[in-house]
Amino acid sequence: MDEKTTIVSEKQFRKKTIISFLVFLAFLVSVVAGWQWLQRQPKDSGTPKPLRTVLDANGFVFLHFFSKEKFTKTYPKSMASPVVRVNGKLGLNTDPDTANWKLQVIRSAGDTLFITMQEIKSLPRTEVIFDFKCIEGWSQVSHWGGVRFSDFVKKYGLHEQVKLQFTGLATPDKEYYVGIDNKSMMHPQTILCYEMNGKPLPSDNGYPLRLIIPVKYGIKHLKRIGTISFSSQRPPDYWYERGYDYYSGL
Ligand SMILES: Nc1nc2c(c(=O)[nH]1)N[C@H]1C(S)=C(S)[C@@H](COP(=O)(O)O)O[C@H]1N2
Ligand SMILES: [Mo]
Repeated sequence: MDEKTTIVSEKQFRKKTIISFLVFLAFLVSVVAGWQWLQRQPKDSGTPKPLRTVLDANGFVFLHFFSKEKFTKTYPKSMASPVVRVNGKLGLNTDPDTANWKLQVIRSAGDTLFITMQEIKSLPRTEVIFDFKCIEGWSQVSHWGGVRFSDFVKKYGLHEQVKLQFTGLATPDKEYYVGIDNKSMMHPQTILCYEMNGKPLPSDNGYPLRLIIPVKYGIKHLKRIGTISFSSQRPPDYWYERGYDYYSGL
């Protein structure tokens, strides 16, 4: 018999077994009670308030440490998927009136800029190939082209507007809408996108113009932008209202 072996009497053994079982039972009871308590809490934007508090606190910390020098990993063109998944068709039901389509940029109440695709395409063009991630659990390397939002801001003199903390984007029919912190909007990889795989965006991927914002999950990449507005308060956000994280950063 080696020296480390200890002999336990049957009585001790039974006692230990009972104690372990009681500890396990107490753990189970506390998990169930905790879960039930959570369900009884008032809701805040689709999720129990304590969970919302944790989500918001996480978002606050991540925003504080956000750096526009920190780039999302990019890939060579050859790795971009030729077939891009279509996910989420809210706000895409009506075909946009292509000939008369104009992006609306609400500088302030009653002061809206109307910008054509031709004007947008005349701005410096850039590309990003990155791993597009959806909160549903899938991801896909994809290739997008357009103009940096920060270049767009420069061109249209929206510096004062982006000093407010948030940008709100909505589809022309207002069915889908997102709110995004301006640190993320002004990140160099954030683009107003009009091309996918070097060709104009297909309708279901957001023709004629969508947001591509690699520092965020897919839910924030609004397809078919109708209006852009600015605010010091969180603009309404479709999935936030249904319980998801407002920040949704990566
Ligand atoms: N207008 C609009 N934009 C949207 C959505 C939507 O339902 N409607 N879904 C979002 C979600 S959840 C994801 S994952 C991406 C998917 O982009 P894709 O269809 O180009 O792959 O679009 C986002 N933008
Ligand atoms: Mo998504």
